[in-house]
Amino acid sequence: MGFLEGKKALVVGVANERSICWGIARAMAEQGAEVMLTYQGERTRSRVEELAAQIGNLPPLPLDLMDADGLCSAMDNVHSCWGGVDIGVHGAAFAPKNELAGNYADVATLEGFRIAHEVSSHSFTAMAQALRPLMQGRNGALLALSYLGAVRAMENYNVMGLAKASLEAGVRYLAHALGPEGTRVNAISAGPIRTLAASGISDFRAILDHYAQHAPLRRNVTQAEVGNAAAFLCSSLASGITGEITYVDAGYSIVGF
Ligand code: 0WE
Repeated sequence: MGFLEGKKALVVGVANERSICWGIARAMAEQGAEVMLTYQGERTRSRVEELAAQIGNLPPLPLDLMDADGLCSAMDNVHSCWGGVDIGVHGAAFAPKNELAGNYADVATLEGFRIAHEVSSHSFTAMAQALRPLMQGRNGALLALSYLGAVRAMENYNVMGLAKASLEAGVRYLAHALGPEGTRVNAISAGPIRTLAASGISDFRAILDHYAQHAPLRRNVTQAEVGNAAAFLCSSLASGITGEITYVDAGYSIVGF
């Protein structure tokens, strides 16, 4: 019997089979959770439908985190289907591509700042607010995905680093705000993984190689490894952990010279 038996998990951020959130959805389903995926826009609908069918019989839910009304109607949908939610996973991030290359001081704009923070940070708070009534009395868990660029200056990551720093602060503030109702809030800071988002980054291969050369484990991490850590953090095995950023990066972040 899995350690998420009887839990209901809403996973936002699956675009295709390479998505980190797909690794999370699969790991949670493996541990016995009922998993509902969401898709953003008709372009990804059929792909996410196929993936959802691999881990159960729940059709995915249309959900655009940037649309406040859409968020409410999606939660109504989840409410009528499930009655409540135990786990919410957030893996949405976006910054304009032209701000993810070059010298930060040259390329940063207010518009890029606004978009990156709205999509990559505020949407996690919005999701927590929308799920809040559905998580009452269930010792729920929320999880976000971050990156080392939140706490280190990393080449080209630029405004996404600011947005991830804001996301990580949001994890702490939400953990503080929702802890009294029994809801835990954590994040995983994952090492680089080849995903749809990463395919838009030039020289991603060089980043992967650098990590594999310098991380203590001398390799990159997989979606399944992030998924297993996510399943743990959202389970009662982690009942004493909240407001924490857990690194799943083969140890890369602890290395100095
Ligand atoms: O958080 C991320 C990816 C975030 C991301 C990626 C894109 C690509 C296409 C956000 N917005 C966009 N917008 C696009 O138009 N990662 C941790 C992966 C990543 O992204 C980087 C990295 C790494 C690693 C960007 C620059 C440098 C390194």
